[in-house]
Amino acid sequence: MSRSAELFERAKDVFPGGVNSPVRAFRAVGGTPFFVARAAGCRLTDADGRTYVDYVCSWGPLILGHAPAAVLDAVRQAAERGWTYGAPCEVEVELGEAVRHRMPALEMMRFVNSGTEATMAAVRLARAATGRELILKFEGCYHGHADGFLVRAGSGVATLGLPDSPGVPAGIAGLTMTAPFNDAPAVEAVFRSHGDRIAAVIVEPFVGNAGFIPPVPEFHPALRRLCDRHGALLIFDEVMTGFRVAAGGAQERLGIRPDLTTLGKIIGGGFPVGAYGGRADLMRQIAPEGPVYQAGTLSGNPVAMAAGLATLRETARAGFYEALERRTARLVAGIGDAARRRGIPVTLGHAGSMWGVYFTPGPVRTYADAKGADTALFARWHGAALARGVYLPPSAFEAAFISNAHTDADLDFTVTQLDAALDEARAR
Ligand code: KE4
Repeated sequence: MSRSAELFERAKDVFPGGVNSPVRAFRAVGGTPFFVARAAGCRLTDADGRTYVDYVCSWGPLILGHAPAAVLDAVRQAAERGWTYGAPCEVEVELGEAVRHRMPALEMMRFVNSGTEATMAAVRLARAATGRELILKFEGCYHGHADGFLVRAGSGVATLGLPDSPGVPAGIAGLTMTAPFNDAPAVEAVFRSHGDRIAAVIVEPFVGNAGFIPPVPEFHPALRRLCDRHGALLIFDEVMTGFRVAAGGAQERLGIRPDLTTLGKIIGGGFPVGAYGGRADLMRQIAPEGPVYQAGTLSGNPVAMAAGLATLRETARAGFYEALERRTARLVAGIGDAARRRGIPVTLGHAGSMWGVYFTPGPVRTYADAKGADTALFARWHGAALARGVYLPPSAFEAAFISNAHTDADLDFTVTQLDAALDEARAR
């Protein structure tokens, strides 16, 4: 039995499914998850000494790859000054100012410890600020595991949500409506039926939790227009896209100014950090300045702040995003060529260094389109790729990433291995 398999048996005795987050259990692709012993640059090394070129990048935070020197130095220096104060410190302010410099729509913000906390707080603020209760989200978009987000679409577009997990009260799920992503007419219909009760629309500007689904050009302008017309707030959930799809995130790439934005992942550089922020008139309603309560023991943690600040500074270098997008385009094109040479229907997409592959003719504009892809072929491809030293996200419904630690040689190696893995996947 491999060391990873041994560890997995022990882990299953102490954690549900043997993991601390469900997707890591490989249930969507089959097989046993490897246990990581160490990581550096673009590679992971498992407990049995096998190495993999990593395209999960810890689900988004690691835009600089694993253990980059600049972040490691910043973390070491911060830790030597003590690693949690429960009191304000300078590096919090420095990171807040750095975030705002890149995303001016965050006139004010609050640091928390995860994306889930950020979206929970942003929705609470939107409800307080508008005096309304309903939230509109989109099918296939994930905003963390707070009760109000674990809902599935009701029968019709304008119906209220149904619980999508045991333990979520119908009364809470019923305050969330869902509509298809990229479907502006459907959103218009929801606003026609409930417009004066909608506190906020929350959206992943580029969907990364259903694979990779980019917005059609008219979608986000329509959301902005409908929110303005009906007095609802627009929340861009940029936990994944923030500082990933552009230097200023999706809001810069799309030219949309949301009322509130949620962040996570990259702003912590791999340490637990989330944030929510936006219009100052809204954020000033947050305690202690205002009445809307939100708090956190480790919020603004000095080591995590130092990691996030070092990460943002590295990504601010000239040409960083352009080079990363060029390399992502090259990788995606190589995968597309491999599939098309075999006559395998494929739909590929990327924005910045976030990318995705669906085995379907496409186009993929909605979650329903994505669900039509050949997930069994993806699962076989994933296993064959892993055996060849390439680690893709263990689900067809997750976006993949590259980091600036992925060199052209790593990408060439990857395309060669993924090409061979397609033969094996198709044959089985
Ligand atoms: P966290 O609570 O996991 O830090 O963030 C929740 C969240 C909020 N919004 C968006 C757009 C997100 O992508 C996420 C978390 N992303 C998943 C990846 N699909 C985290 C991976 C996992 O759950 O293990």
